[in-house]
Amino acid sequence: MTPTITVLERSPDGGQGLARDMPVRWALEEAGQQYEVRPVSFKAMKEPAHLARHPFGQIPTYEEDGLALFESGAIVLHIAQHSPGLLPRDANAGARAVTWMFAALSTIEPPIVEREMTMLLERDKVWYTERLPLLDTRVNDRLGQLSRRLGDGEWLDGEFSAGDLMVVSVLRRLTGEDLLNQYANLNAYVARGEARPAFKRAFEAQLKIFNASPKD
Ligand code: GTB
Repeated sequence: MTPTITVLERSPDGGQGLARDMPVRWALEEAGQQYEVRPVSFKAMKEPAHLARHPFGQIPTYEEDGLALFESGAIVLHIAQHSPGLLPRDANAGARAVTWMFAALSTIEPPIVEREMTMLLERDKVWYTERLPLLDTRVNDRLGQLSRRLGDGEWLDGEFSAGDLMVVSVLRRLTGEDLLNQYANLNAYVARGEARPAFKRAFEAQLKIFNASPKD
């Protein structure tokens, strides 16, 4: 059965492919898997039909053959476990790829999101100018550690894997920012991810939905 995923009807990123359906689309494209897309508005996400799919009223979700999943990481892992090319066959290498997926979502992304949210929602607060450098430092520390680990490698641990897919997806949130630009190897790593044909197909598909959605 062809899986159906939910995506934002109109992502606030203006079509940059930064919403969390993007890693799911990318994984499906890497897997060569056909999929259907159900765009949902922010309002519809909080209505019972969608809450039945996602307890927190968010995207993405994934439905297939009586299986309903939410959380982008869990969905990408499910896709990776059921198709070749996203998890190495060797059990230990596969476990390391899953480790990078967790690292992307629970170690690399949190300081990036905290900084983003502060810049978006706390600019008018008295503590803003003092807080921002602290948040920059936290992101910078993490990027420095990641940059050292990647070194001059093409991917983080041998062949491209779902771990790279999630790490690249997270780093894309910093595209064009000095914080990322100072690490030439990380910038090149993101560019390698974005150059993959599967990424390009996923990106074009999300952009098509964005362009077709009603403007506010
Ligand atoms: N942990 C969940 C996952 O990984 O699946 C988080 C899902 C999530 O935050 N989804 C967002 C959502 O549904 C859409 S991606 N929000 C509605 C809500 O919580 O009420 C949001 C998004 C848009 C744009 C950027 N960006 O520009 O960087 C990043 C994330």
